[in-house]
Amino acid sequence: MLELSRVPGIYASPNYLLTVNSPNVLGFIFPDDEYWDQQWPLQLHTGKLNMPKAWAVEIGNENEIIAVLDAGVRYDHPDLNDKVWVNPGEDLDSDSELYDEDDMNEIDDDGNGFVDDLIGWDFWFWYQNGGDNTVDPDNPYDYFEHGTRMSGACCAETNNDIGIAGVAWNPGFMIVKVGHEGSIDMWGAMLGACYAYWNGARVLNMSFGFYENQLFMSMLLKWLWRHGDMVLIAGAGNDLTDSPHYPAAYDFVLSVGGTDPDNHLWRELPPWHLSKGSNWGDWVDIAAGAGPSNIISTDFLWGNYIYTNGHFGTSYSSAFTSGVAALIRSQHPEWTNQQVIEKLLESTDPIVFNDERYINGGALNAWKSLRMPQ
Ligand SMILES: [Ca+2]
Ligand SMILES: [Ca+2]
Ligand SMILES: [Ca+2]
Ligand SMILES: [Ca+2]
Repeated sequence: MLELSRVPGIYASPNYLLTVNSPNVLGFIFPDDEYWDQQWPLQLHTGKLNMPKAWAVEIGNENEIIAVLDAGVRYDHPDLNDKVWVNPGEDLDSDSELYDEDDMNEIDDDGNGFVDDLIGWDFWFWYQNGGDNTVDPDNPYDYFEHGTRMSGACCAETNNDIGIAGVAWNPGFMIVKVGHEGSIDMWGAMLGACYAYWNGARVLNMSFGFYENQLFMSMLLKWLWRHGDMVLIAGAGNDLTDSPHYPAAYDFVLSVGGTDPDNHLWRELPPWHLSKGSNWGDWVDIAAGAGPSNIISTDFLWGNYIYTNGHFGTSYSSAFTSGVAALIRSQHPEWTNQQVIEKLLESTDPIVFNDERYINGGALNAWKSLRMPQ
């Protein structure tokens, strides 16, 4: 019933000057990652990201960094470890090694206020307990590996034979731990957003939210939007409601809803269809793949490095969109955050609304956002 990975073969080959040095067949780049065929939201199709055509135009700059505000990341996952942002000011021997004992000198070498923040920081209730820089999820057997999944969705290492492809082929991700076991620490998230800004990330992915308008969070994100040139992206939520979900619903945050493989708004299959599906309404700006077909991503279930394929939701839609935003920022480093958002909003395919739900925009098509002007 669901078309997952068929390449229609009806696309003309674009005449772009190719800016990448990668396997490229007539304007398409198909990565060699093992589970690529299962990554339905990224495939060539109306309403999907069309990454093989997008990558033929732009695979991005490795200095363009997506800050993943989430519940920590298994940074040593074999499909993530080469994409982790390493703080050059704390990497004293410049070897980019993650959690390098040689760099743990208990000195804030770059003077950014964080001691030995070699690969990010743990803000989970940092203001109460002093925190630390252990950015991995605390319990290795915790089944809730949300941050690891989101990091893979936007930034898994692409075209390395193993696992999955990340939308942001070259851009890396900054680990900003602000949650644990399915909960987000709002104050930690605010501090983490500042950390991302101070350390050079220009895309902020927030695959979380709440139904109460949080004044301080709103003011902080608005400052980062107006004065920090940050592209702010958040998931619209998974509760089939049009109640505004924050931070997505703030005007200065791109609110990303979810689509299904047939380009409708995502709704879960029975028995969950009455409670789980993409949030909707005027405050939802754009959408990308969310379910109900499973989305495969990096994971660390039961202490093993694996690739999970049993999850769904607008968290993924947000992470995919952040990946595309990083490619746009790579292609147009001079553009403001406003210009990047405008490009995303205009680069969509119409969604087929088949129930009462609707959103403001369409389904993101990465190729439309990266192709050269006609
Ligand atoms: Ca080092
Ligand atoms: Ca530091
Ligand atoms: Ca240090
Ligand atoms: Ca891979």
